[in-house]
Amino acid sequence: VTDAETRGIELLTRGRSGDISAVSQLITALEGDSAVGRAVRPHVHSAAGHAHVLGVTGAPGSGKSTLVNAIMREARARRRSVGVVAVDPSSSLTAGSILGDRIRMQEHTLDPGIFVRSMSSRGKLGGLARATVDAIAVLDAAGRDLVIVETVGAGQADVEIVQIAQTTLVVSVPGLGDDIQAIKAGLLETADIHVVNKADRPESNRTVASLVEMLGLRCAEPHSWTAPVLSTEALNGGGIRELLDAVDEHLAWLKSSGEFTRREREAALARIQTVASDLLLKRMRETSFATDFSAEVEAVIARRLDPHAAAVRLIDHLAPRR
Ligand SMILES: Nc1nc2c(ncn2[C@@H]2O[C@H](COP(=O)(O)OP(=O)(O)OP(=O)(O)O)[C@@H](O)[C@H]2O)c(=O)[nH]1
Ligand SMILES: [Mg+2]
Repeated sequence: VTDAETRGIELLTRGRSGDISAVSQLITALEGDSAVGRAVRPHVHSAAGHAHVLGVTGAPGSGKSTLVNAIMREARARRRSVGVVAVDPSSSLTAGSILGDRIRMQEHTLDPGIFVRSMSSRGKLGGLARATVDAIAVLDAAGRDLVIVETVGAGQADVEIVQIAQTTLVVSVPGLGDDIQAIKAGLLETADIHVVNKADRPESNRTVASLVEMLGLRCAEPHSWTAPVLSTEALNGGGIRELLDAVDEHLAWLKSSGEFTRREREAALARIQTVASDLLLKRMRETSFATDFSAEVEAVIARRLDPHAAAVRLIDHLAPRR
């Protein structure tokens, strides 16, 4: 056992007993792929697997953070510990609105049953999903009952988060027929629960009705889950109790239907593939083309070898076939 591993295990033990600073340090260690992070990874994995991971996604400004805040409050009232990973929108939003998120969520920080981590997608292209998955795993391993992940409903990260979350909420707002279309159709279909937030606004009922109609067009298979369409007023907590009830019902359905195990298997496979392609990419970047591949480069220039064949050689070099 190395020093790094000892340190990692110590952080994990402290995190599991509710030490928020230890949880934070663990996430940083994994995010930075430090010696401690690498050594503790298998321990985090074996301690995790008990949390209910809830994804919250939807159009920018639909009230996701406010909703997460309200869900946190309700979950705490039900004596559940909560961890939140808020993935900051990558563009089109001012630093002010991101700061707003942090301040709103920080309302709970005096409560050790709450842990909020903001992730910035800035400058982490491609690595965002990995960092997010690591943070979720740490919160799960630290014994959080509910782990909530907020992402903006656009882009690759969301698609990956949907795979990781056991229950996905897709948030929309009233009067936005166009907005519903703006949310990627694929994302709309992955919703386990639809939330029409800002129900205090006019046209809320119409939006709920049109969503129900739209979803009804797909034929529901027997024994399958029919995603409910719920309306909430996140600002004042309206509809949040019913929402958390639906979240619980969805988990119960996942477990009773066998879907839980099926998704777990699918997620494990996707995770292995993602990490493998990250590792391959990393090895490729570390390859010194000038020295290791000068012959191939020259051959391509001299048109004795085509780039495709050279690429196959590169891949065989990075990950030799057995
Ligand atoms: N009227 C009304 N406004 C709300 C409600 N919930 C949230 N808001 C407001 O909507 C705005 C956006 O809320 P956020 O929670 O920051 O939305 P978001 O989806 O997290 O936004 P991004 O993370 O920037 O994409 C804020 O001004 C909230 O106060 C609601 O139920 N009713
Ligand atoms: Mg937000």
